Amino acid sequence: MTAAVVRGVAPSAQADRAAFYGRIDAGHCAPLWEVLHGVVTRTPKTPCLPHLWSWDTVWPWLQESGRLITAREAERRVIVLENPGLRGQTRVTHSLYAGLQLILPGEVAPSHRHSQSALRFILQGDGAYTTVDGERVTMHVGDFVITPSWTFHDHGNLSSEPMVWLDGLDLPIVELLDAQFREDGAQETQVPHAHAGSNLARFGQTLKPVEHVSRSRTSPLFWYPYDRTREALHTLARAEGPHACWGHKLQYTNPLTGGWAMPTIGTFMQLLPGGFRGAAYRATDSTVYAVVEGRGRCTVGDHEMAFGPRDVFVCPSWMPYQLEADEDTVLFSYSDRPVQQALDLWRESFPT
Ligand code: GTQ
Repeated sequence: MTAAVVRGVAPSAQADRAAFYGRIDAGHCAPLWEVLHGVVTRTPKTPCLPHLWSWDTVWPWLQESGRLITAREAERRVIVLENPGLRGQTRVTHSLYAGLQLILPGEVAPSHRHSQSALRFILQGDGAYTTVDGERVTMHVGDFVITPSWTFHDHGNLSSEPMVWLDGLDLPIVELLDAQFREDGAQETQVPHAHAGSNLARFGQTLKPVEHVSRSRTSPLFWYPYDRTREALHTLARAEGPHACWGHKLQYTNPLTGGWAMPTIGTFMQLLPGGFRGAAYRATDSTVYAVVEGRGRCTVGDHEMAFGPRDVFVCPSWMPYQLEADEDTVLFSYSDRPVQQALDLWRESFPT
């Protein structure tokens, strides 16, 4: 290791330092003072870059992947959205993963489970299902579906249309902690329980079965249908004005606790009224957005991202960004905010 040339330090002292660094390097030690300000930075130094993946670009690639490999063969036929600042690392932000999963009519993605938690946000198609520990739900555009950590899940498409959803996983967080496990299911497709389809009735009505005892931090409600979320946002928009930065924004909750729906991933849905010109905002949670309806722009510094339906874009940690909508726009988003808040690390600011 060579020492940095430090002004005002005699060459002999520099040589002594370099020799010292060399000796301790051989013993797997290093001097903090050479790297201190690179590791304890004044503000977040994220490798994550703002970026937009347009549906018009990725949809032909998804279709092509559908001709090249089956869902069964691939286990999960997914095109990973790799942040341009994090290529080769299978991640969309420093802490989270994003992929676009395609299931063609008649296909099955076989049952497995893993310690990583997953969310599905449906972008295209109607009527494919996912079965989570024996409970099957049929998915529609705009629905948010949770696959909790260590639950068996398989997906299938009994409809006549291809289905595409956005997968969000906490893969990099679990990797950071070296806590990853996976296991294949005993059967390729789980046989749904008799009570399949009743999840919303049991947990989605501000009620719960009296005998229910929670065994997990993840919401027992795992299907949040879009028609309800959309209705809530539009009712809010009639009742009150939009927030200057984010319009009308709701976060998905665990109905039993009022806390986050997932322990590691925060999920949100917001409505920007047509003509909305948002003020600048930043927070420490790098955020992945998926466009449900509408058109507009997200500007991060001098990087402008024009968005339309089914586009996915990323706003990195602590970089101020502004949202604008040309028409009524609905955005789904997810980030690592629950993790940061649990560790007292999360910050936001409203730069002027
Ligand atoms: O559907 O189980 O995009 O295990 C990545 C890993 C989807 C899934 C992904 C997975 C899955």
